[in-house]
Amino acid sequence: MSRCIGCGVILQTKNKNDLGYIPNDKYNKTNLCERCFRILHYNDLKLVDLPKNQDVLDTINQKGKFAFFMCDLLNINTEIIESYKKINISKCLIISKVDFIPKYIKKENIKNWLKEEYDIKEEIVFISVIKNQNTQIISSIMEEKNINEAYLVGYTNSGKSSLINKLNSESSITTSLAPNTTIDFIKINLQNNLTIIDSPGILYQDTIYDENDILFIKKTNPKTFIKPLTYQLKKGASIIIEGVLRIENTSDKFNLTIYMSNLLEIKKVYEKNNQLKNLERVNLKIKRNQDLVIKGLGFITSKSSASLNIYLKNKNLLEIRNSFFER
Ligand SMILES: Nc1nc2c(ncn2[C@@H]2O[C@H](COP(=O)(O)OP(=O)(O)OP(=O)(O)O)[C@@H](O)[C@H]2O)c(=O)[nH]1
Ligand SMILES: [Mg+2]
Repeated sequence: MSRCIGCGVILQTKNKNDLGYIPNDKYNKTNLCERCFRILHYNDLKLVDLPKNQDVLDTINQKGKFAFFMCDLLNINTEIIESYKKINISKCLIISKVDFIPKYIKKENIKNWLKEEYDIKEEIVFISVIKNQNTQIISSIMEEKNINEAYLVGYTNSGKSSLINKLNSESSITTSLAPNTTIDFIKINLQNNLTIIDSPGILYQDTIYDENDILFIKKTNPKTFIKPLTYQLKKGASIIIEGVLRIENTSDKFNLTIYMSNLLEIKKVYEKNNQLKNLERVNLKIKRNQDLVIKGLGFITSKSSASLNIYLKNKNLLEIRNSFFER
């Protein structure tokens, strides 16, 4: 029984439409399933069913001694932190993709904010695979704690497999901008007899986009630094983000800064424009120095207090928190 080196799935030659398919004539030549081959060579991203979130967490809780939980900087929210808290073995929180924000924002402040806002008690570390910042931290923590095997777990697209490939140049786990890339657990040896186990990504309960809309999903995942965008909305004015979210100001004036992928289309519209007003409407008040989090997209920092009407497909995608920046 061999497994795909790209996604961990058991390889099979019988059914083209099932997971792990590899054509008969390739079986003895490569350990890469057809889906991974197509992602690598054609950037052809195909969504598949993954193990259920709870099954991934259960496996880690039952078999693991230590877990690194990865969460990307743009996507820190209650749902993710709740999943983190379901891990009941020793663990550490890794905040990935720190290349998204300007260098002058102090990691120490973000760490303190995470501890207070989300009651994180364990060690918190920051990394960027793309900028090769702090990527060796996994091995350092394992050596310091005398652990020889650890799981790397987290939401889909947080960058788990990219980090493992960086740590072992012979590792060729498939990575991609689409969700669900890694399908099963994959053991990779690092230096000094350390083993790290990649995990299938945990999926959001709800997403603001259609789950099959790969183009949209790609747009939410920037490859580079995010340029924050600041707007001032007069009473009645709205911003519309990528045709899925409308934020309408119903107070005198609202100053906001958006921290989301710059690939998303953002436009300002006025009362006469009814776009998205047929969606669910949520009325909420936001104070100066609070953030409005839109799960899966990023967040908006409020520079003034305001009363807002927010139109979107599901109100569970929203949350308000104390600002990431104001400490
Ligand atoms: N900007 C930035 N992008 C990154 C970084 N690390 C990974 N990425 C990108 O994030 C996307 C997802 O990376 P993966 O390594 O496939 O993520 P994953 O957590 O293994 O995803 P699943 O296997 O679906 O759970 C890829 O397009 C990576 O290039 C980083 O440090 N900074
Ligand atoms: Mg992966």
